[in-house]
Amino acid sequence: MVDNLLASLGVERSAYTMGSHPVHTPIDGSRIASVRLDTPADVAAKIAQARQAFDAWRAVPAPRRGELLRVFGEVLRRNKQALGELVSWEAGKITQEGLGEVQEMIDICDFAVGLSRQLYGLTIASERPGHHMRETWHPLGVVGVISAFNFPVAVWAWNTTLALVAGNAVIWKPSEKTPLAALASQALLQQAMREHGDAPQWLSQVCVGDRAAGLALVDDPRVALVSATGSTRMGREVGPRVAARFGRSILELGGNNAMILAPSADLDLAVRAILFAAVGTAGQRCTTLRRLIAHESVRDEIVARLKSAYAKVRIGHPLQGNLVGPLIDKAAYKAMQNALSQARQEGGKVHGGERRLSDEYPDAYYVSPALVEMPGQTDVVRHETFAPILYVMPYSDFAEAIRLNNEVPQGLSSCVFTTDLREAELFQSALGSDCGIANVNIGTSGAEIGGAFGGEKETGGGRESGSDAWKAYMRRQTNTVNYSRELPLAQGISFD
Ligand code: UN1
Repeated sequence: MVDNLLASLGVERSAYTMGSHPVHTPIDGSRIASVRLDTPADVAAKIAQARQAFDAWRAVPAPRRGELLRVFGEVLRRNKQALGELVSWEAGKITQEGLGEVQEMIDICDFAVGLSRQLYGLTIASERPGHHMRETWHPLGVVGVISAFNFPVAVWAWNTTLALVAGNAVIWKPSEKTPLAALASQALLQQAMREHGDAPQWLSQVCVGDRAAGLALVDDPRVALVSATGSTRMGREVGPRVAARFGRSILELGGNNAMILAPSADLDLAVRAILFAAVGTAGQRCTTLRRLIAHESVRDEIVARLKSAYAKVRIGHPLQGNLVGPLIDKAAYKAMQNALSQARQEGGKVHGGERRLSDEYPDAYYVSPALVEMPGQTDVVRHETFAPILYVMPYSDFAEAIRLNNEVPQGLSSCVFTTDLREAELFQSALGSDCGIANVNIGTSGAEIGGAFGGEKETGGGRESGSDAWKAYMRRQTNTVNYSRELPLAQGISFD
């Protein structure tokens, strides 16, 4: 099955049969491939090749670079079904979410094509006669992309499409849990490169490797920018190491996303939004809804409605029409059970959360999503557990709800469900949510590519994807030109 998909996506057979590193599907735990791991020396060699590709690519006009992403978008459209299915096999996402992830890649390709004609700089009024000033944007060099298992292809595409339009070369280190989707995406991009004709060899490369290979990318001064998505623990290591060599980084780390449910909220809408945000992708999005801060007047009703909605959620094989697939692995299951027992110790009342389908799939980890009524924002609630656990906490006044929203170390996504204009505006004001994303009457997950994506505090502060996130992949140059016959100095200085 997976072999057929990989072959149809253009991945060479030896790339997934010859290596020493086993790849397992979370669907039933079976081994689906073996891939080769790159050593730090392999990574260094790839960086040298990427540097050569950069030298050629930066000379190609940006709109022509954009053409590569137009072609890539077409290739992705033709292969959407197969790549989406591969994502399901490797990451355990349900059919709709696997396809949705590829759609996100297609959308960012379209965005990148438009952007290729809009890498605008400013013109600035000079204080000196006969002078003009302007700002130009130049490519950075080699960009390293480190991605996580849960968005095994889209996050790479956000980074790579912008990096390529900006004139950079890219090296991608995917999660060791999802190397196949990376090899397939790379094969599709190579197909687009051949069709395009002007893309140098080595413009985009994949390094499948362990921590040492990742650090080889992080520590190499030839890698101008490292864009890393993953845990806060990973970011704590990557950020300082890149900074120590004065490299740049974009960090997109843990989230602990909340919804404030106000008394005036449309509860029908809220139940649907909570369900998608809390149990979708089996709770394994960085934008997953993890905290529900419900006004005391609606708390009991929402808990009752969620309990009955949770009971109806179909859990099982992600490619067979279910809504919730498996957790990525046993470690994820254990972390979930540990969090639930800690929640009980801290006064929580747990509904659901137990293992499912273990007879059918003894080596896979399916769970019922858990709903946990908490007396307040205890330790476990302040911690991100990458599993479908939704903590529900009461509030009595709106200022308290905002305080609870902000009183966690992470700052990725947040939302309020209210029909009160004043609450909605306050939530999105400087006095409101401290997160990178703050929505009204929309859940915390499923952000569109057109906006800048990322968050504050332990989420790392980076922004990827839409808006002007492209600027992080370029260097800014200030240019002053003297077209007069004098040499006036700035600040009125005379130096005769
Ligand atoms: C992630 O989980 O790392 O907003 C990214 C969302 C998706 C991206 C999530 N567009 O849920």
